[in-house]
Parts: sequence; C-alpha cells; structure tokens
Amino acid sequence: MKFNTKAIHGGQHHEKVTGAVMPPVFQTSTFAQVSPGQPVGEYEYSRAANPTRQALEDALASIENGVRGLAFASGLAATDCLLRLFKAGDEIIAMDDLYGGTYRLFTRLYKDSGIKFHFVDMNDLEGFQKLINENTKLVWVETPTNPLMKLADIAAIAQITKKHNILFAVDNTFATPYLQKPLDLGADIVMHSATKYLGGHSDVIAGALVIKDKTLGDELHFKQFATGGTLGPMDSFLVLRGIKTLHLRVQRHCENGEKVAEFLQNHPKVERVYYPGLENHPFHEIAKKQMIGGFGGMVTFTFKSGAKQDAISFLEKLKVFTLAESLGGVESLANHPALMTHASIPEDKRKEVGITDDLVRLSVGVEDAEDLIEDLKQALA
Ligand code: P1T
Repeated sequence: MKFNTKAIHGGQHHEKVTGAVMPPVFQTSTFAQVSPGQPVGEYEYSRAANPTRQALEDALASIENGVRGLAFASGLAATDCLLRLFKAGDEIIAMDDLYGGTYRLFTRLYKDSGIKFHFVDMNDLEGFQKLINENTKLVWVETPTNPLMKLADIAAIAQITKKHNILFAVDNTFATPYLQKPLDLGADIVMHSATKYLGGHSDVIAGALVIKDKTLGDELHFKQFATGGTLGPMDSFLVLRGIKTLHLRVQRHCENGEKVAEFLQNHPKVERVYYPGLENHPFHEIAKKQMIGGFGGMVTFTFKSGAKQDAISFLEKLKVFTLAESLGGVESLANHPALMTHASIPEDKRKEVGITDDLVRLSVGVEDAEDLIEDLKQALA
C-alpha cells in the first residue's frame, strides 16, 4: 500500500458489530468479564488498551512503517515513557537544538536520575562518535529541529548506532511521515507530538511512539500501561481523523511554506530565513535526500536590525497568523521561541545554539498563500 492509501486505510477495519466505517469513540474505562479474568471480548481496562486508541495505534504503525504504535496523552508523555527504558549510569546523546519542553524534561526532570545527557552537533559525526562509550544507550534527534530547522542525516547516524548497538530515536514531528520515514532510514523508534501535524487541527494534545521491533514495542507498551500516560478515546478519534487527511494537508503546508520562505528571503528587513527547501539552507542537501516530496510548513527567520522589539512588534501586528504556541494545524501560527516555546532553555544556552531574541517561528497553514504573504507584508512594514 502506498502512503495516501495507508493514511486512510492503514491498519483500519470497519467496526465488527455495526459496520461503522470510522471506529466509534469507545468512551469506556472498563469492559465486562464473563468470569474472573475472562473478558467478553479482547479488552479489559482502557489504560491497557481501548478499541479507539488501538485503531489510532494501528494507523500510526502503518504510516511510519513500524510494527507497533503507542498513543500517549502528549508528546512529552511519549518521550518520558521512552526514557523509562534507561537507568542510572546510562548515557544519552541528544541533538543540541530541541523543543524547549524536551530539553526541560531531559535536563530538569531527569537531573537526579543518574542518566547522563550530552547535547551535541549531530552534523559533526566524528565529534559525536567520540562521545560513544559502553554506557551510551540512546541517540535522540529532532529533524528538522524546533526552532532552528537544523537537520540530522538519519541514515548516517543509524549506521553508527547500529555498529555500537545503541537505540536511535527520531522526533519526526516537524517532517511528518508523509515527508520522512525514519524507521526506513534505520532508526529504531519514531516519536511524535501528535498535537501537531498528525492531529492537524489544533484541537487535541497527543503523543506517539512507533517502534520497529516487536519486543521493544511490547516493552514500551508495558511501561505505558504501568505508568498510564495513555491517550483518551475521544482524543484518539480526533488524531485518527486528522491522519486521514495528513497527505493532503502536508502537500499544501509545503507549497505555502516554500512561498513564505521565498517571500521572507527577499524582504529587505529580513536577515536570515531558516527553511530546508531554500538552496542556501546549510542542510538543503540532507533535506533533499531524506525529506521526500517537500520541505514542510515550518519557517523561522531573524531581523536585519537584530532587535527583539522588531520581532515583538511584527508578532503583535499579524492578523491572519495567530500569535500562539504550537504548530502543524490548518491555521497559520506565529511564535517567539525565546519568550514562548523555548523560554525554559537558559538564556546562555539559547544564545549558544542561535535562538536569538529577534528569532520568529512561523507555522505556515493551509490558507491561501497570497493572504498569508499580505499579512506578513503589512506586519513587516
Ligand atoms: O506538546 P506535546 O504534545 O507534549 O509535544 C512536545 C513536543 C515534542 N517535540 C516537538 C518537536 C515539539 O514541537 C513539541 C511541542 N512543541 C510546541 C508546543 C511548540 O510550539 O513548539
């Protein structure tokens, strides 16, 4: 099955009793048993499994080419579940540009866990390999990264992690499986903030893990069941519905993203545009290799003046774009990473990686590109 068909049918079947084409929202915590330990059907308790969540999890596994999908109450709940595979003494190598909440989870929540985190430039493959030792258990990348749109070469990193028997996880939130399939490129686990493009309509907080290996999938399901960060039935239904139009939406996000990036690149007040589809983007060649069919709808830029106030005034003047955290919905959003999504990263670390105070991130939606560009023009004027 090809991707567009999988987005709609992958892992899906009509409901057994009524023939309902969409899985009903099985809004139930528990399922009757005929005798102790003998449930009427295949379900017992919704923390362990629920038919609506199962339909979503099967769809997730299908679109990412994995063997098991797990749906969580948020992207961070998914990441937290993955981290439970590790113990004191283990080491994790992560990319040096990450969503602020992921960085906060790694550096503050896991501060006293005894797990050591390294944050490195994943494009310096030699430097990265020097950090590997017998305690290294996981490599974690976002590609493209939030908010600087850096890329990591998934296939090249996978070769190294395989050689050293290290797990390799990719946060595929920005690219979506329509554009990029980390498991096919050699990663072991894909993570999503399903709040974003998978859900696609800014109406749900959700997360996902998709795993390539059955044993690891079972182990992570056990941890999910035992800790309980699962996605509820109604939210599972919403994400599943979103996935059915993922390919259509992402095509338009890419078209509009390219137009917005080109407009900004030619604007006299704009200093630098970060969009992997631009030929002058430092990771354009990697993007062409591993993002198939487009470069996404996320565009980040800075001002010639370098002034924080210029970024703030611009954001206040937008009319079609909404100033709000999050991304990946049908509507265009704008964000000031240093004051909003990445405020939990200490200022010196933000500056070190390039999250300056004049940096603005746009999630380009699926409206008419002309209206979006008009809006940017008037806000920049
Ligand atoms: O918000 P949540 O569903 O828990 O997902 C966390 C997360 C993980 N990974 C990436 C790449 C993300 O962008 C996010 C959430 N990001 C935002 C809310 C944001 O505006 O950047």
